[in-house]
Amino acid sequence: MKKRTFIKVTAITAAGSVLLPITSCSPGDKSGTDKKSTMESGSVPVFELPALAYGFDALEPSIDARTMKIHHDKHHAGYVRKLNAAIEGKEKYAGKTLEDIVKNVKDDETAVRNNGGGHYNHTLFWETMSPKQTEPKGDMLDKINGTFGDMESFKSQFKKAALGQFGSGWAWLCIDGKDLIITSTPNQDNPLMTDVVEGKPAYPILGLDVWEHAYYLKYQNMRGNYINNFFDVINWDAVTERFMAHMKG
Ligand code: MN3
Repeated sequence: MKKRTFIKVTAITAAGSVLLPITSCSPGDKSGTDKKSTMESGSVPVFELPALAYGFDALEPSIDARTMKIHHDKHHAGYVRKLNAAIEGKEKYAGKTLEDIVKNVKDDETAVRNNGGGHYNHTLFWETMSPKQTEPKGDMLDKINGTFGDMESFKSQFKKAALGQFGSGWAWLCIDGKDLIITSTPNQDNPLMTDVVEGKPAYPILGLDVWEHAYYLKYQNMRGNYINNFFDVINWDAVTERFMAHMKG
């Protein structure tokens, strides 16, 4: 079971990397996009904080500028820095992408689990939000309707998962085999973490950060309002891109 799942997930690594462009670069590779040379050189990757594709205030009023700035420049930057420190000089990470590292992390590799998850999850989070109004269409919409009934039911199930995550963590829309599932994980865990996720791993296409640092300045204890307003800034084009790439793989 685990082997089959591993092979399945491996097959989409290339597609996943395209959607997470700033995940791996060797020390001499300033572009951060030349995966092949990183792989060939076999050096341990040095990850960089990806720039946002929009301004800190672009997601207002759903998410305020101050929260975005602290979240990206301090929290996410911290995960990147600590991930680099945790893997530095360790041959087992040579030539690995962020997705490889997250997928293969063991449950007792605390620093790589927390900070590798933190880097992956936040990169996905920024990429799957947009100030532009988008809606799921085509195969993505059909899949949501076929799985959850309609968009409102999807939202209510996703909200339930996000509200139900006790303490810090993430709510996810994932692909499990060919099916869509909603799940949540604690801390910076991620549905890709084969050795960590109970049952089996899944491929995340949308994630919502429900750590208090993601919403407390604006929403205080009202996580439900934060979740409701998150639905207005989902980048369904990016979610659909991840969905299509994975289903093809
Ligand atoms: Mn966060």
